[in-house]
Amino acid sequence: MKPKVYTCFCTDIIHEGHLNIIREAEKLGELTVGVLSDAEMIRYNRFPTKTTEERMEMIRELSGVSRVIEQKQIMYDEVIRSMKPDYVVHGDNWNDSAMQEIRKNILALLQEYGGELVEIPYTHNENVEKLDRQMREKLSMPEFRRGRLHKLLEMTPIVKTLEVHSGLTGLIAEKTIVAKGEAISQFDAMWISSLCDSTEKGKPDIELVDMTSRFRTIDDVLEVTTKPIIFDGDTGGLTEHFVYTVRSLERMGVSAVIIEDKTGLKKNSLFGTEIQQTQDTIENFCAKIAAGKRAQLSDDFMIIARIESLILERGQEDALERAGAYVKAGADGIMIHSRKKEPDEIFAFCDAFRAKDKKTPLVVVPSTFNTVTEEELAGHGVNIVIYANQMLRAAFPAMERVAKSILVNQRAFEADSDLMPIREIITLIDEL
Ligand code: SPV
Ligand code: MG
Repeated sequence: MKPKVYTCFCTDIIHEGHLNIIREAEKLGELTVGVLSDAEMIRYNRFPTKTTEERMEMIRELSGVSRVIEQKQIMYDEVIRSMKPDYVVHGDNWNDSAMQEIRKNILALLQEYGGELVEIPYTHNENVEKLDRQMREKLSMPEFRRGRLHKLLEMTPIVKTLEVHSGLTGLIAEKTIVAKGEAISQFDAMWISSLCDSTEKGKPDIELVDMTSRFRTIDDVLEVTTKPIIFDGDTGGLTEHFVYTVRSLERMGVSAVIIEDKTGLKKNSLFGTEIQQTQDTIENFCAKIAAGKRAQLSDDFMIIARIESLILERGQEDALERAGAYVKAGADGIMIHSRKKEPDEIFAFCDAFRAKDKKTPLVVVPSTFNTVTEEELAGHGVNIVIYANQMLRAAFPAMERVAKSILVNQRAFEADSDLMPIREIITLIDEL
């Protein structure tokens, strides 16, 4: 009997590099190719533009492949334990820490029965590198990017969203990946916060930074990332203006806008009732949502309605009444906000909302009730969690500490251990 050989592909396209792996793997015995499942492709930073079945078909057509299976998990436990391949074949491009974890996982599993890992030198040539880049960057195109949020909502238990306010923070949301035991984790989407976009410019969060400037921030992020964007649209402004904002956002490839049901001079919700804030009437806000939905051209753009009733201490009943009305008016999702330290009122709202509405996506921003876990939120029917301001709040004290250190010491040496080495900063950005 021929030795059993296994390799796993997480790709939408086949290039020379993949064919080389198949050629080498086939020489070792009978080759089974695993195709990584859609859900795991997403977590693994390769958002599929083809379905699992289409990708399996693409591999079946290649000569040298005896069998194609779906690999359900990024880690190889299930597949290696059930198949016990004599050889697992992989390219030698274990680039990041997550890949290193996968390599360790494969080696440990093979060691259990004496299987072998065969590492094939990665094919470096202009064509392969161009195709790899195209596959990645195709995802940054508006048509692909815009619909990703919808797909993620179908595929992942909770869409993890990180605040970004610049190209650099966009890169952090795009590239940060951690391996923890058998799981690999990364952010699914990005949030362009009015609070952070304003603060970054040294301005208050009162709809002072105009849309042209906000769009400039979006553009900076779009330029260097592929993940979907949820835009904080504040109150949406006048309905007559909001319809133009919707068109612009969907043209740029933004996936969703969240608008909040306040009027007049909007101030940040975390002020709560310390300052005068006016909630819109249900009727007016519904009209704004409906106008936005009518203006929208693409099928996949989402208008999410944010309810401020708990922030303004108007109670659960008001929040639930508004949620029902906003969904009826066409809202594609509901964001419920709270500034309590504990998540109880959020859980109560989500449970009551879910009892009536099983499918409209729910969005939560746990800035003050930050002990709540993603699992708990998902357990109460939440679909999107937004970490709305942590990147900016991390940057400010770090920069201020260094500025103070330079003043105190009258030189930069003492601050150096807190700084990213120059060598790393110049290689942080990929060149085309
Ligand atoms: C923002 O990030 O700008 C938000 C969320 O609107 S909050 O600041 O919590 O109101
Ligand atoms: Mg805001």
